[in-house]
Amino acid sequence: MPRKRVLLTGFDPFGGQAVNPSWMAVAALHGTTVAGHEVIGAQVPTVFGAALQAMRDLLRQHKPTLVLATGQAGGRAAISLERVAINVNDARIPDNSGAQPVDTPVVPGGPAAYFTRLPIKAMLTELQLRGIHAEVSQTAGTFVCNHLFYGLMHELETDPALRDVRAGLIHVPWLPEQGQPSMPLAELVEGLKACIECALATGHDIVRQAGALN
Ligand code: PCA
Repeated sequence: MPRKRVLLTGFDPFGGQAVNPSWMAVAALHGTTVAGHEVIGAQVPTVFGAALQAMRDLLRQHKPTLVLATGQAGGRAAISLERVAINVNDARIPDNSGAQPVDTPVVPGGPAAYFTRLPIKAMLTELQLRGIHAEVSQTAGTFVCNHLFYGLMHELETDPALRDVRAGLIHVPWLPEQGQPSMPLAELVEGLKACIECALATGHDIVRQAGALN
């Protein structure tokens, strides 16, 4: 039996920052085993299009049962469990290739939005029990993180081989050396590990239940 895998992605630094805490936390978990699953950590570029192509390749290469895409959200004080991905690219700053799409679709003709497949309310409770600042977020923005999130969910919806894969996006705060508000790297790593454990242990995806959205 091949080992079951969890795919974790983080982004490279962007917007003039020297580091990206999402990648640092993912790198710390790469190669570890969590709840019997091998954790594959991969860096994706903060580039429209290329980030999504990297994700498509990673999905086919590793065949994960769970995917947590992570990204930095400067200005947020908590681990943000993103509820929804929208079909819009609207960049406030250029990406790492210099591209700055404004009001373009991630997937032309795709639905307006996809909900996460992660059990975000269960994950929120788990993080709070451990004393880690966490929140459910209603917007992943319109930059490369939302782009990757929407494209990932679209891939899962449209490829029958990926029908049962659980996936979503989590935003993380800056590290203390980047500014405030921030979260220490050790707390980020513990938080992402707790998210993996919770997603693997929670059978019921509460977000997809009509009437159970709050
Ligand atoms: N955060 C950006 C893109 C890369 C990252 O780490 C975002 O929130 O869109």
